[in-house]
Amino acid sequence: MDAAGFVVVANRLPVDLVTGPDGEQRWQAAPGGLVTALAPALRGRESAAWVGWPGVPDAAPEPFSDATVGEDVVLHPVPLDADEVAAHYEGAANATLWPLYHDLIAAPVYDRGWWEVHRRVNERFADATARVAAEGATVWVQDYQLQLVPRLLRERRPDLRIGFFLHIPFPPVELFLQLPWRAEVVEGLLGADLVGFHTPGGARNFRWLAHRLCGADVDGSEIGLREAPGEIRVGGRTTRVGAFPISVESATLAERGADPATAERAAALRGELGDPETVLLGVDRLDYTKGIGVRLEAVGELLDAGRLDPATTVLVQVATPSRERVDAYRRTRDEVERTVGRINGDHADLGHPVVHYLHRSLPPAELAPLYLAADVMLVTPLRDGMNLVAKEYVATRPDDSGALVLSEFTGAAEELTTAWTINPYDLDGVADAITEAAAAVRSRDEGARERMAALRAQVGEHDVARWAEAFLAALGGA
Ligand code: ADQ
Repeated sequence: MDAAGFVVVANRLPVDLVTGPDGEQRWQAAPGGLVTALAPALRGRESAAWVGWPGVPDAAPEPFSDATVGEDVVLHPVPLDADEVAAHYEGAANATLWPLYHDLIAAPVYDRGWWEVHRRVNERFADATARVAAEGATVWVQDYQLQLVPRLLRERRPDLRIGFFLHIPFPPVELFLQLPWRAEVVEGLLGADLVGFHTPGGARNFRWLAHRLCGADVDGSEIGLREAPGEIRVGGRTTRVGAFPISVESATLAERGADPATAERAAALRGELGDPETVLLGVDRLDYTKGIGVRLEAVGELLDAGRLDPATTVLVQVATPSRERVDAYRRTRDEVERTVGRINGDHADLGHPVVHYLHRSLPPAELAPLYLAADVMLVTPLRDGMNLVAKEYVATRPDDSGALVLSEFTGAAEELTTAWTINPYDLDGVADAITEAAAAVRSRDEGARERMAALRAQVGEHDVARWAEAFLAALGGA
């Protein structure tokens, strides 16, 4: 097999190994937006590879290819055994780093045993990548599970051009300093030629920490949204740092939204929901960072106070099962389902629930009509790196109707400035925004249409291909 000139390194492969009811194993597209985000960067490459875990313990298949990212991309599985999945993935990644990087919404667990395994797994990824990459190749490492890889890889292969992108927020420095392995993480990232974050704030936090923890020389200029990356110099090397807000496949979503079949299905959906005056919608991975409880509480209070009419209002909440073996996720699911039950118990009529709750993932073709059917999209995370759902809603809508209620603690809020912005910790503010947005859509308010038009222009212009291009161009110039 030829060495690859362009290598993506991610915790997961773009496909998961799944076992069917017949016991037969097959590859299935992995959940999440990473494939969509990276597909444009992989397309048309002469020799590309993707290094990642196949999603199940103990699987060690040979390199292969799959239509999900194109047959030209060689997929290199990195095997993890069940203990490593528990300590590295469920532990260090999702019970230590994830809550630490999301403002301690859940308490991070600092477990030395997990971290040792986490380090070993990062080394395995670096080894696998070092074997696959051609001389002078470009390597793009993804996300918080693999922050140690850039440095480990540089030690093994100083000839490579290494980029790193963090898909989740990079936390305020006061919080980051809790991490017992804080210097190791910052040094790990500094092994890259370019480190990208969604927002300038994340980049700023990182530069401050590089100075404080590694004695790096950082240039003093502030970095604005999409401005030229700043530089960090330490140990005779330079790492560039910048903000690269990710996005969605705007044109594809717009096409789907404009398809008459989508509109027909959306109308049918509204019918099935009982032809309510107002449809509110939430679509998320079931994660405590997403603030699903916030919007349920707000809608519950509005119904209690008679400010929303249960006869004419419906909330659809679709929640993808996620990380169900991690304690905090089980508790979040219990809380969400209790609140849904309480609201329907108090306000629903027989055969007419106020909250329609689906605990499952929907294919894109079913999400599009839901986005069209929704008068008001509720995106209320307590903290979120970007939030692609907000952008998908905006990109899919075929006209300037509809409204987006958006938490100011998402990366998306920095770009989608004409949304109904809310502080998810201020329940009164969330409730007010929901009623105002719903009323504005009902009355076809001109101001609301202008707000949506501005959102659509923003997302239409800044799509995901542009994100990948901007990052790779900056990496090429590094
Ligand atoms: P996530 O936390 O997974 O991503 P998000 O950005 O909203 O969050 O992306 C979720 C994706 O999954 C979207 O494409 C959405 O359509 C899809 N999805 C969610 N619920 C679904 C459902 N019930 N059925 C079908 N599809 C569903 C992480 C970070 C984010 C960052 C992205 C990309 O946490 O902040 O925006 O990476 O960098």
